[in-house]
Amino acid sequence: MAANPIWWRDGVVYQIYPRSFADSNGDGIGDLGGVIQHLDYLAELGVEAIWYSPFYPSPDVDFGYDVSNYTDIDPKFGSLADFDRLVTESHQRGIRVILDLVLNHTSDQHLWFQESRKGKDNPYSDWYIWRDAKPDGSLPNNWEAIFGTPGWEWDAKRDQYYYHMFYPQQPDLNWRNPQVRQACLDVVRFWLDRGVDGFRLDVFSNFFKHPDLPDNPPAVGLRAFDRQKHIYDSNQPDMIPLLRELRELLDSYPERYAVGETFMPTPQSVSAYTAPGLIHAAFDFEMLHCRWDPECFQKAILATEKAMHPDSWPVYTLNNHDTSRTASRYHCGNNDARLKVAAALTITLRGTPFIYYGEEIGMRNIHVPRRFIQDRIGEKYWPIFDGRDKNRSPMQWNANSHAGFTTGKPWLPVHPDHGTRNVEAQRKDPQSLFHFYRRLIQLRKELSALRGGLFQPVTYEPRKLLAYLRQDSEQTVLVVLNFSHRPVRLAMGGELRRNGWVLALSNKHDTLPAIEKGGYLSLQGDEVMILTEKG
Ligand code: ISL
Ligand code: CA
Repeated sequence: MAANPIWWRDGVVYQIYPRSFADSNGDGIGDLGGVIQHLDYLAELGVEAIWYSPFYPSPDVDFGYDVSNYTDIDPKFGSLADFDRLVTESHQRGIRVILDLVLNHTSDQHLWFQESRKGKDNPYSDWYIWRDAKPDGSLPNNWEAIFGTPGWEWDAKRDQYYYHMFYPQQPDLNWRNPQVRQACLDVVRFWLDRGVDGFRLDVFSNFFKHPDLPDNPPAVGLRAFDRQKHIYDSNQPDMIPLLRELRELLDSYPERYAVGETFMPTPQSVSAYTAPGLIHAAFDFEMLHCRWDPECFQKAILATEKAMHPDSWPVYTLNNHDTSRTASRYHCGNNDARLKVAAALTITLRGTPFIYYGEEIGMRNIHVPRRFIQDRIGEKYWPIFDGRDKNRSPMQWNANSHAGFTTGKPWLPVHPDHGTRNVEAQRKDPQSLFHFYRRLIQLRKELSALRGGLFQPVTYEPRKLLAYLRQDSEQTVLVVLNFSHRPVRLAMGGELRRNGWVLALSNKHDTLPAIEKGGYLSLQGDEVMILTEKG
């Protein structure tokens, strides 16, 4: 018997960056109305859930990750009524809704901070991390912010410093204050009551800082931020009881889910945060740092498999709104062959696949000249790092001007390849990346072993081949991925010498090629082969 279905374990999660998905009113910025117009497309792709990057009111210093009100929708994206419609229409199509909760910090425009900075006797006074300057006038400690400034910002009104891990306009909340804890859990409850199915927790492992705020010890690194070990400004033990409390809250509603964005994760920290009774999952991003080499992916997968508690469930992704598009990272030019291998890898592992919008049609990074950079860290670190605009470009729906994303002027340029690379064109082409994604997602729905089964490595050959089994009590699935453009062979010995295999999916063959003399299975360049045991 296959285990009971669990949506967040079995299905594929699709990440939407709302500014860039679809604009319904011509102001050049994507919105909830635009998403609703395309829900049928997402149902066709077969995704189980959508994670939305933030669409709460925000002054957009960090494009939505600086929230000025946790319980409303920014007018540029729509209204709470649009949101309710989005939830209803999603649920009608069997699609769950995952919201991004940014609770490590607020915007400096949030009412809580506006009040807090008024003075030490304000009711919100202790909602943020305020400290006096040292007697010599220097900063309270040596903590650095990751976005290129010291972690402390002087506030003349309050005559004190406040701490921020990101931009100065993103002051960190003081999670040690029980009122903050209560207020944030109330935010969670607000959205649960509105029908939200799950949450992605932005940099949750930073919520607590060491109560004494000691200096971080030095480390070797490029940026000031990297030149210290972040042992006092993140990963404090206080997070564990909070996650337990959050989990209890989630479990008081049916089938709710939380996936954490672990800041500077290791498989070990991810495993600690996802132990039974804590959150369901957390990103470890191991695969994001892999070069195009099976050896690297195999290591990343095994590190995750080894660290995770047996009852915990990994998540796997190759992208998000902070990182390069897969095609650009792996230098695919205009060729999508490799992207099919990448897709098969993410969708057939023992974990929930997260797919960033546009990956299913192979969107590439855009080039943003320096003077047009919108992402402030891109300005700050240019030319070492040109920011994250490149992987946030408008979704390419069709070959029309602005790729069918907007009738106005898009907030970021659309990729010049949208004339040929777009949803409309790929829908018409049965060999397209889009249809390959769709077939993979469908296969995951059909084969129980691909959803809940164990992961068992078979073999890998550096730069060439990765093969693994997925197994449950009902079936065995063999996944073979050719990472090279040249043919490769897999020795079908030992474990693999079974009754026989049936081809479930390939991008190069319609039927299973004969196993050659000596027991070799041959794959063409860039081939994905997914085989099931003959029943
Ligand atoms: O994007 C990064 C640097 O280019 C990462 O270091 C990123 O800051 C880190 O992964 C935390 O990310 C999350 O919180 C940030 C926000 O800017 C990111 O978009 C979000 O994913 C602050 O809220
Ligand atoms: Ca709009």
